[in-house]
Amino acid sequence: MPMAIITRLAMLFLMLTQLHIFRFLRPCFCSFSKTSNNIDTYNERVSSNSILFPNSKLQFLENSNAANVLIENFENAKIDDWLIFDELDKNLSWKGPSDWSLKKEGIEGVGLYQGANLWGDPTDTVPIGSIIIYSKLKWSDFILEADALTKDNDSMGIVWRFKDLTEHYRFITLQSNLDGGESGPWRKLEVRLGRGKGEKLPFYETIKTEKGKSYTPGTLTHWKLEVRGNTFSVEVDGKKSLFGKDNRYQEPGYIGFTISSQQGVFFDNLLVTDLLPVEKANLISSTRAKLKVAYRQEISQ
Ligand SMILES: [Ca+2]
Ligand SMILES: [Ca+2]
Repeated sequence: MPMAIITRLAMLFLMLTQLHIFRFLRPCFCSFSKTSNNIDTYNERVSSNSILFPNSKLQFLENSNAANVLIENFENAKIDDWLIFDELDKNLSWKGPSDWSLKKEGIEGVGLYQGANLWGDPTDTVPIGSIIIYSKLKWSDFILEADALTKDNDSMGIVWRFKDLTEHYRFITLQSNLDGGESGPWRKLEVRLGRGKGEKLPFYETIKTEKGKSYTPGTLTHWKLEVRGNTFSVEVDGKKSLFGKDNRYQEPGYIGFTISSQQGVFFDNLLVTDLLPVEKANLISSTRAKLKVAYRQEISQ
């Protein structure tokens, strides 16, 4: 074999080796704080190819599949990273403000807590109240897992592709009754109806309902929401619950939690895994890149 070819092959081999090394040295952010079983599983998955930054206040990982994973157990969280959207007073029967804070003695160490009983609408037909979103990143397609624990028996859930109060999706589950609407227990996938329609009854259009099931007050419940394109699926405590489709909002948006008349509720052990298919990554790469840069700058401060 001519020497030039051998040299080129050797260089190619060296480049591939370096690329492999670089892949395994790709920086990521996580901490050693107390974690749930789910988070331990993720830490095990990523620990072999991660550089650990134990002093970071949030956990943001890149795993071996090049997906991004946000882990938030709230032990070192800042409430200022979360933005609160209370429904307008005119749409509420029991007025706000909401009472979101970081609090101990909920699920596991510190959790995201809501302590007010605000609810609407005044006819008690559709449960609305308050939404809190994580303000540092937007997601399009993802798997979100979280634990919830409440003393109350009203409504709580997850929001995604959140732009504002009038444009987002939600998974919401109700244990008790509504005077004017469909009484619980139920779980629903819903879409907010946008500017104008989304500002008044019925506020949301229901995509799918699972009747007869919700959650048990005082007992931890685990949610898993998978969002892929226009399909949304929910598992509750490891069992399939809802599956629905909607094309209305396709842009990346914020994720968060929603409550109505849910006083004394904790959310904890939030885990969001990015599921962007490779072919779609370019469509929103600029948005994501900006957000990731902003996020990392904040991390490094
Ligand atoms: Ca916690
Ligand atoms: Ca209540």
